Amino acid sequence: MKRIQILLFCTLWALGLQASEKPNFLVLMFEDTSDDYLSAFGNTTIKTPNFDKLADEGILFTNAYSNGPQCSPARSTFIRGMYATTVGAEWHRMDVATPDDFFFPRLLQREGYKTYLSGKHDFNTSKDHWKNELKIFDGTDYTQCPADVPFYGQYNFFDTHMSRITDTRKDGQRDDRTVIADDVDSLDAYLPHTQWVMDDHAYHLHKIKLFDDWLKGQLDKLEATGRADNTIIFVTSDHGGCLPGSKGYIREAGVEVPLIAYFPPKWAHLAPVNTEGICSEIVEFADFGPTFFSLAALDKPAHMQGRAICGENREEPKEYAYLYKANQAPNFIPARGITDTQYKIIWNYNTVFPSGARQDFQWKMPGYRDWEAHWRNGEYTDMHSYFFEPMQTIEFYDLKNDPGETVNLANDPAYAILVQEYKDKLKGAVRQTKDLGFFPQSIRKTQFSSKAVYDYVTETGFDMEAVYEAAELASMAEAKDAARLMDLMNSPETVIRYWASVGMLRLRFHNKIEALPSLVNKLAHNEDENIEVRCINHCTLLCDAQFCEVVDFFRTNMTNDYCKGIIHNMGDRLRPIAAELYKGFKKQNFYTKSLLINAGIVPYEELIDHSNLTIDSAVIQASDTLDCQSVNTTELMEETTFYLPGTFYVGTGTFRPEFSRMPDKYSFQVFSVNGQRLFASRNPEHGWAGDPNEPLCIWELKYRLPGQKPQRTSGKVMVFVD
Ligand SMILES: [Ca+2]
Repeated sequence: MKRIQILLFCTLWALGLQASEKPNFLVLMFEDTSDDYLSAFGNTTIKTPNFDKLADEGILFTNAYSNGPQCSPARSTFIRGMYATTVGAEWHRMDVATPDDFFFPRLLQREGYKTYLSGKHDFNTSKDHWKNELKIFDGTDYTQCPADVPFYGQYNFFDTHMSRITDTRKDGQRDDRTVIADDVDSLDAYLPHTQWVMDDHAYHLHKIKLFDDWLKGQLDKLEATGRADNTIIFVTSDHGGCLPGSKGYIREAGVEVPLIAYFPPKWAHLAPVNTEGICSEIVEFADFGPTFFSLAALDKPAHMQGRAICGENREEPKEYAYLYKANQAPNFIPARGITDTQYKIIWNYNTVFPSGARQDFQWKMPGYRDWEAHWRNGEYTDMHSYFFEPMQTIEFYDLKNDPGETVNLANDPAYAILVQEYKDKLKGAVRQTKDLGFFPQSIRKTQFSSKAVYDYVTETGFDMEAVYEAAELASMAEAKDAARLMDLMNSPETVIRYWASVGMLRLRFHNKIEALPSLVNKLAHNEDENIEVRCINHCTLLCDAQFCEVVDFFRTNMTNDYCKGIIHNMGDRLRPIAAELYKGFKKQNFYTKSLLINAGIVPYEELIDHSNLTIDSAVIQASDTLDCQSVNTTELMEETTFYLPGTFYVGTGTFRPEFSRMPDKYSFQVFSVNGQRLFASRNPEHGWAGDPNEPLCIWELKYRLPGQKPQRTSGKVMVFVD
């Protein structure tokens, strides 16, 4: 294996270079690809010979992290040398105004560099950022750079992006490829081996081979233009991916990226030391900015939080990488994590919604829908099930022994001390980096007049500690914390009221409190209150069966992104109101359809072609189970038999809201449709006995006629209750 001969190159350096000379930098970035999908990192399904060759000749980084798991959070981090959370830019995708001085290409220009970018940028920088971000650069083609001027060039390969996998199983779109599902040797352990998960993976691997061809073209071009001798090359993916639960999530598959650095002989002395071609130090996307400055023998700009991984001003490795996620499309489900490659902790701050919050882009991917369909069919009870269930506040993984992050050790007594230690470290990282990601989107956009949240917080000395404490309390609130949450719901600061409301929703959603504080109604109905605070409190009212108020509110506010994201995440609690809501929406979209599915009114199969939003209106009209004038659910519960009138699919159904007010002891005995008995099973060993301590434990009821597939029928559904 050919390796850099550092000693020889150091000699060359001593013989002839001028101190004023600067290296060129070329960053070749592709999309949405985890490190272990390249053969240099051990993948055995495909070969990526061009990537591997460059890795052999350069340095292979085995612990590189993109910090954020989607394009714009990761690229925001990259371009500023700062954690995107520090400037509130970790929301994918949201314009965030920050000083121009934060973008390292601008600063390199001041040091005599010309800068070039071709392809995607997606830096979350400013209003109209798709246009304005190009202004950071001098052009798109480094070959236009004068030979005696150093350049920074950034080139993007797009074809490994998730959008190439979404909805491409139809019309032969996957016919032309070099990898098929049968070729796939292995899959991350957290994923089920369903047909379409495997096929998506195979198709992505096919695209990675195309990237490898593109890489060769880029290297040939550099050589042909005579600039290879003076150019340091970095090759990486903008974040991990691209299977369900990776892109958008801070598990290793979402944030660990392939990274190689190649140093031509002239600059080999700047490579990381003592590496034998492999560097296992933790590298973050925030490190790129400082690293370019170090390689150009320049001082690190003061705002940068990363460390120079090599070069004249190389800094010592960090103890851990900081990881963050904010949203899945409109779903605000923030999480933070740190990893030191031995252990990893993830802290989820909203524990009501599922980790796999359904969203309109990623759910175009066949693998996502396939996984969820199998789960809804009751096929999983283990690590393949947790993704669709409400999140655990803390996740803790032993990465050395469980690289697939399949066993959450957070509640294992044997790990209690270690978990506490990592919790403390993570709390420290949130504070030390002044993380602004705890502001919901509308507060970031509107609360601080015309100021960016970063400027406002910096200039006013905003009490972020109070925000962190409120979010942490909300994430793990128990009944004993209700009084404290109520105090915080009275806070003059909107962001504190938001997190206190999230905590109260957690208490009510998980049945940790019986009575609902009147403050919930107050915050829900105050029209001057922030929309996200009102949304959260209406979700709490939904848990309290205040259906008509909730319908009114969401019908009026469904055009708001946050409302759109939050309401469908209420799952089967939507059952009493979903049809009524749907009928009242002025515009139907993925999320209005999604809530009907979660409510059990239309079967999950409806999602498969979600471009077709036409749902049989007769079904919806007849599904009116909510009459805000006359239905009294309490009265219903006192009957031993009650009726859910209307027309139903015999498919996936959920009945939790109605049952939440039932007596403690009950069991579901028989379901009938038009007089025919149906048999239901999700978890046969548990039968249908209700657990009085967890009366809301039933998530999915799949009705089938014996010996038949789920089918559509009409008539009254009767539920008999002991
Ligand atoms: Ca990407």
